[in-house]
Amino acid sequence: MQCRKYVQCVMAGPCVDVSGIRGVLCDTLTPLGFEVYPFKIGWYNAVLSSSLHLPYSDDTLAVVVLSTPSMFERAFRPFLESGSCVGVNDPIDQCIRHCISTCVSQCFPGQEVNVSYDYEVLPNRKPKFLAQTAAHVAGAAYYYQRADVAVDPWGEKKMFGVCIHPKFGGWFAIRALLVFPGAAVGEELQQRPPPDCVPSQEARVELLERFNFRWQDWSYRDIVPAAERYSQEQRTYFSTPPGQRAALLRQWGLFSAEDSGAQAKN
Ligand code: B12
Repeated sequence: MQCRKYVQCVMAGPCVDVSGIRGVLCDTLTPLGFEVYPFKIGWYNAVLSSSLHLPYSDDTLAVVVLSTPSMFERAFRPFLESGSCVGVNDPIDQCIRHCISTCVSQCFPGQEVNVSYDYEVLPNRKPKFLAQTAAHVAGAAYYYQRADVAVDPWGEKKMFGVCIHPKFGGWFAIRALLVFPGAAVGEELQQRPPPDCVPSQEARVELLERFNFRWQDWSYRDIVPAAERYSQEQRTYFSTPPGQRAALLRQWGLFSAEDSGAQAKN
């Protein structure tokens, strides 16, 4: 992994340089199929009740990291081919943790960066961060919720919301949150709304119905035309139940018997 070190001081509030931080993260993570969007903690906390707030001051710099369709070929395959995937944990989660932690330790040596992943939970079982809210407030992907539909046809039914990316539609995932405690951001970073790529009421109803009732058929991901979609191999991988994915990777010659030894025992 190539990394241009971020040498400027990010800890002392007044000298934080958001575009510099964004630049080094992009240099490292874009070639691996990720996107990064900086935001202020205050934007996130402003839409949530206090029990869900992230415990930092409003001006603290945070960055949300998305995986795009090419992450599978650019990061995941090479990660498996290098034999770095071992043990019981989910291979995609291991790969993403590897990419992001390597990037952070190489680009920001000795600096405090708190990283949380989408699948991590707090002791009270709540997610460490609400990935969709973070993606929306950062301007990365509009979070369509039932409140975005004026005439709600679903009665008592619980309807989950879904983010849609202007370039990738639903063919992406929200993977991690980076917080730079002590890095206070000023006027340099202005909040921009995410592109509203599903503006009509009919399409929003259709989107939420596809996401909630038919998410396995992938059709919610195509609610807008996408510039890139998951490859056939990637779809096969994600359509396979998690417990059978190691066997699939072994079949593809990407995972050795020793790598998955611990997994076989669990
Ligand atoms: C728990 C979870 C589930 C649970 C419950 C779903 C849920 N949304 O609660 C289950 C197991 C059912 C599930 C299933 C799936 N999930 Co899921 N899931 C999560 C997870 C880990 C946490 C979600 C959560 O608990 N949210 C808590 C609730 C309370 O939050 P909320 O509904 O958004 O409510 C908040 C907002 O409304 C906010 N708010 C209030 N006002 C306003 C105003 C604005 C403007 C904003 C922005 C916010 C806001 O306040 C509320 C809280 O008080 C997230 C990852 C993460 N860390 O966030 C993935 C995530 C939501 N899942 C995801 C996906 C893709 C799926 C599946 C399709 C399976 C899959 N992985 O392929 C299915 C489909 C859902 C379905 N039809 O059943 C993706 C969604 C991507 C996207 N494009 O939006 C996520 C983000 C994971 C990821 N890595 O990308 N999931």
